[in-house]
Amino acid sequence: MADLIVSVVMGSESDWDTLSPAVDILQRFEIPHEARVVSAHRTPERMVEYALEASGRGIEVIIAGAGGAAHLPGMIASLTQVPVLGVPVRSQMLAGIDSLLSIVQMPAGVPTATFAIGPAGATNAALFAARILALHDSELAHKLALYREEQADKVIAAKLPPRGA
Ligand code: RP5
Repeated sequence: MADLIVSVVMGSESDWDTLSPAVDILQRFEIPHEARVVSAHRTPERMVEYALEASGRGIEVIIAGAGGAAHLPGMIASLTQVPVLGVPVRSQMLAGIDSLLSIVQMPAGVPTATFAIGPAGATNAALFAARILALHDSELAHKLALYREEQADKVIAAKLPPRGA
C-alpha cells in the first residue's frame, strides 16, 4: 500500500475524542493514514491548501469531522475530487443535530457523505473508507469479511443474565 491513503481531518482538537475511533479502525486494518486539525473558519487558508493538495499527496478518501456550523466537510468536498465522508460531532448546545443537518444538507452538485453523529459515525466512516479501498485490494476485502464475521459471532455468543440477577 502507498504511504498515505486516508486522511482524517477535524475542525478542532476538541473533536479528537469523536474522530479517534476512525483512526483505531484504520490502524486495525493497516490502512496508511494521517490525522490533522484544520478549521474551516479559524484557518480557512490552511483548509484550502489542505484540500487542493490532498489528491497529489496520494489521499484517496477523506474523513472530515466537525461540529456546530460544521462546514469543513462540505468546503473540502468543494475543493477536491477526493470522496469526503463527513462525521457530525456532537455539539454542546444542540447535541450534534446542527452538525448533522449542516453536513447532510449539501446542495446538489458537491457530494459529501454523512455518517451518524459521534464516535459511531467515525467508526462507520472508517469502515466505509475501507470498503471503498477494498474494491481494488483483495487482502483488505478479506480482512473486512473476517471483521464482519467477528461482529456476527459476538451477537451469536451473547448471553443475557438471568432475570432478577
Ligand atoms: C467546530 O467547532 C469544531 O469542529 C468543533 O466541533 C466545534 C467547537 O470547536 P472548539 O470551540 O472546541 O475549538 O469548528
